[in-house]
Amino acid sequence: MNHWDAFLEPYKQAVDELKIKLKAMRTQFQLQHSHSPIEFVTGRVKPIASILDKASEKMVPLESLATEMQDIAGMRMMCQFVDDIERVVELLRQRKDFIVVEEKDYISHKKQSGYRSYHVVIEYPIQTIDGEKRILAEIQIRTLAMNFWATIEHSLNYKYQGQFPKDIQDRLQRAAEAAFRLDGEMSEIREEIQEAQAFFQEKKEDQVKE
Ligand code: 0O2
Repeated sequence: MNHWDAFLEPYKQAVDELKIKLKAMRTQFQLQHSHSPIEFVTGRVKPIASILDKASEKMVPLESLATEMQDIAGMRMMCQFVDDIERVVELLRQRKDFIVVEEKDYISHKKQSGYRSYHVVIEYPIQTIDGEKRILAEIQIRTLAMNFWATIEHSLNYKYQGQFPKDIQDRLQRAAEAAFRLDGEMSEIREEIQEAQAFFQEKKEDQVKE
């Protein structure tokens, strides 16, 4: 096992465990027949190349990665509506299996890029053969529209290495505002949407019973 495998193993374990736990929250809402504020959950361990790039960009010594880089283990929770985000954050704050150590509200205070998302940094204990190990993980909570924008911007960022041509930059800013307006519109008709979703869910369940 090389050094990186050994270093990343606890993060892999944390991501695997957190995926199960956060996805279970969605299932629990579904079983209660109530609107799930969680649409879907993803998780990943940051690739080594990205860790090295970020460490050099932020001048983080490699010995300090575990304490200075909070998103080596990264989770994303996608929500249908903006109001769902606060509900999910509150559920995370109440959990007994990790501690929330930091919150970053890039929804009320969007980044200059146009990025919107709510970040919760947690200290998560994993059990190993050498005892408990506490690692940092970042949970990004965002709407589907915010996620769409961030995913596209991230790919373009990779292509242009952050040096966007002016027209692309302008379009990304406009797209970020369009996503923001879309979230606003969807919130306005939230009740209507949820009624329709509950109706279709019931219909699906009836079909399974038949
Ligand atoms: P990847 O590939 O997703 O892992 P800061 O110094 O506060 O600006 P810091 O300390 O890295 O940045 O923390 P922050 O702000 O919580 O951002 C960490 C992650 O948030 C990023 O990880 C992205 O996933 C996401 N993010 C932040 N800003 C943007 C943005 O402008 N556009 C997009 N698409 N995502 C963003 P990485 O390591 O950058 O990337």
